[in-house]
Parts: sequence; C-alpha cells; structure tokens
Amino acid sequence: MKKSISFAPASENQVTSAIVAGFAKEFERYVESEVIIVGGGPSGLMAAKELASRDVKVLLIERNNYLGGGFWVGGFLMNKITVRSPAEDILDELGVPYEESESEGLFVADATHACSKLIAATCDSGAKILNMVTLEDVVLHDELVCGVVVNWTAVTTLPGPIACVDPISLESQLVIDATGHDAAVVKRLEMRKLVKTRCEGAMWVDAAENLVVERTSEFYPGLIVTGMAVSTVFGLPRMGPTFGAMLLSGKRACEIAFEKLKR
Ligand code: 48F
Repeated sequence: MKKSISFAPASENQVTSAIVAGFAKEFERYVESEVIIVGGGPSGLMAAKELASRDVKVLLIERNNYLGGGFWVGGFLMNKITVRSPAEDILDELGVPYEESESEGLFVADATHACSKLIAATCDSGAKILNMVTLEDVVLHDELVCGVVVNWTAVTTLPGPIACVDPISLESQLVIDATGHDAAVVKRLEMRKLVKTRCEGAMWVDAAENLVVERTSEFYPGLIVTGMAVSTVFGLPRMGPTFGAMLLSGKRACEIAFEKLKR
C-alpha cells in the first residue's frame, strides 16, 4: 500500500514572511562586504569561491537569473568546454569528469556538468550571491573604487519613461570586474576619462590564455580585473571556448584581493 505524504502546515502569509525575513536579514548584512564581484561567469565564480573559502566576506552580483555566463554552453552551442593543462587540476578539484582529446594536454568536459559543479562549489564556499541585479555605476571616493551602484535587472530593462527608480549603493574594500567582454565596471571609469581601455584582440588561443592570467591585476585603485574583462582592458587576443584561463584568472584575482585585504 502507498504511504501518503503530509507536509508541515504553513499558510500563504507564512511562506511570504519567510522569504521577506530571509532576504532582508542577509541583504542588510551585505550592504558592506570586503569584496564585491560583478559578474557570475567562470572567472567571477572562481574568484568568489576562492575568497569565501578563505573566510573573506564576498558578495557576487549577476544581472541574469542564471549564473555561469559563457561557461554553460561552451562553443557554438555544442555544450562542450575545453581546458588546457594545467587547468584540468581545477576540474579535478571541482569533481568534473573530462577526457583528454587527441591533442595532448587539451581536455574536454560537459559544459553543464562543469558549470553546475562550479556554481555549487561557490554556493558551498559561503559567498553571497545576488542574481537579477545589474551594476549601474561604481562608488568612487578620492580616486579609490569602494563599492558599486546597483539596480534590479527588471528595473534596468524597463522603458525609460517608467523606469525612474533610483539605484542603491553597496560598499566594499575591493571590487572585482568579472563582467567578461563588456568590462562593465572599468567602462564606468573610462566614461569619465579616468582610464583608457584597448579593443579586444582577434583570436589567438595559444597566446591569449597565458596573457589573461598574467595581466589579471588591480587596474585602478580598488578595482581588480579578471577573465575576459582583462582582454578587453589590455587589448589581448580572444580565446574562444577554452576556459582554463578564466578559472586560473579567477584564482589569481582572489590572491591579489587577499594580499591587499591583509595590508
Ligand atoms: O561572459 P562571462 O562568462 O565572463 P568570464 O568569466 O568568461 C568568459 C568566457 O565565458 C568566454 C570566453 C573565454 O573562455 O571568451 O566568453 O570572463 O560572464 C560574465 C558575467 O557577467 C555578467 C554577465 O551576465 C555574465 O554572467 N554581467 C555583465 N555585465 C554585468 C553583469 C552588469 N552590468 N551587472 C551584473 N552582471
């Protein structure tokens, strides 16, 4: 005989109340963080996971409802991603299965498997994630980036005449631009002629990956760039659907941020 299931009793208002209270309590805690990461693609997730694992208070904001950026689909919608040695070590750390391709040191994994493991590891690390939130601007005090100005993505996509909703600010000691090709945080500084970016270069996989990791750095006081934002900012070649440099650049961004916080 089938056993019937009986869920714990709850009214509609109790469900709503649980959501409001849970959100408000956490949101208030994160109006000030040690590090804010803008962009939840592979580089941003990696940086968030690594920082939170070192007990840094980290908030990641992502404009979409889903996390993972370009890591979900790989190349040409074929749902496979590649990494080149030594980045398979990160797939091992995350528990992502992969195979070596015919080219030695080039590994292929399932994009959905790799991406969901990275997202889960980031959540498990204790990083706070706010999705459906878009960066509108930076907080800038005496030539130091010390926070972000954000709004709900739903608000930013409303037609102009009905979108008069002021954004809010969230403060931090450091901000990491992990917004991919857009370099959206850096562009807020460029718009005011405080920095100058170069145009991303054409495809050259071999050179691109090493350069992105090498050039991951504090681009402006208080602002670190990681992932494809590094290519946009420094005019480095693009690399297509190979993700080792994104993961290692995220790790590098964490190390830079961690060193700065210690000082
Ligand atoms: O594009 P994305 O995956 O950046 P990434 O971490 O990795 C790049 C690779 O996916 C691939 C590549 C190399 O392998 O060429 O493209 O550098 O993730 C960037 C995330 O930032 C979010 C965006 O929705 C995406 O999830 N994002 C972009 N602009 C904003 C933003 C913004 N203004 N506010 C909040 N999130």
